[in-house]
Amino acid sequence: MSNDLVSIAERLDQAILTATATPQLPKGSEIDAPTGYAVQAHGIELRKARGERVIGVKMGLTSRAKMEQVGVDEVTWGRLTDAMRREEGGTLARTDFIHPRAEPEVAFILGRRLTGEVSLAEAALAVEALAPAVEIIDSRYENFRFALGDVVADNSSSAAFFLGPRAKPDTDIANLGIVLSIDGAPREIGSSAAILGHPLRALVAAARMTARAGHVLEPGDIVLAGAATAAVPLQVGMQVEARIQHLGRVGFSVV
Ligand code: OOG
Ligand code: MG
Repeated sequence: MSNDLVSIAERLDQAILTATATPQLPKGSEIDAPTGYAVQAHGIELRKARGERVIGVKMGLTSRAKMEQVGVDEVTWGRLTDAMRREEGGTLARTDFIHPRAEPEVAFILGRRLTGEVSLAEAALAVEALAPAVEIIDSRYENFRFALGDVVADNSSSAAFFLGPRAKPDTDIANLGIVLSIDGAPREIGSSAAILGHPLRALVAAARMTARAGHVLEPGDIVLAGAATAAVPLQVGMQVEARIQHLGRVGFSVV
């Protein structure tokens, strides 16, 4: 990889470590999605060198609501590491982030390896459990503004996540009500059908898109399907809860 790309990965990594936004990539030096994935992979190597372990992937921009919120209309993915996981029912420290937002997600926990072109049926068979989740996104770019290649380079804005209790893998997830509440009041409401028409399609896309980068989904991996609603900016003191019909709830407080 060129020095320029390495330095973008290092700049984004510093933004994570210091919880300080970094400027958008300068006009004229925008990067395309494949280049963004190369930068993302390098950023993950930097995290692994600090002892972090990849434990799954997140899909991004799998619903209209999300695409419209950020103005990018292609599905993306990023890696989840063990350091990004937070304890369900616990806290999220506001100062660890730049401008964090929370969004409700359906999570898949895999029981089998899944990679390349797979059918919906094959994807369903690879699911060992489902769970409600909240992803914390925190674009490392100023004002949460980016184009496709930039957000891909930035690990698709992923910063942390909470996973709720496991639910049975044969739960019908085609059209589940999803509510994100702040301090007990519903703030964002959606349906799992908003996720590519069916959240399982996000898992199919995860197998295909990650394989293109030489990444394989392994047993035990967590796959976040992408949010069905817009994300909510977080402030200290907020109690955040996501409820997904038939799957259950997951919550935390911002301190
Ligand atoms: C990009 C990440 C999108 C989702 O669930 O759609 C994403 C962003 O919104 O910053 O995680
Ligand atoms: Mg997300």
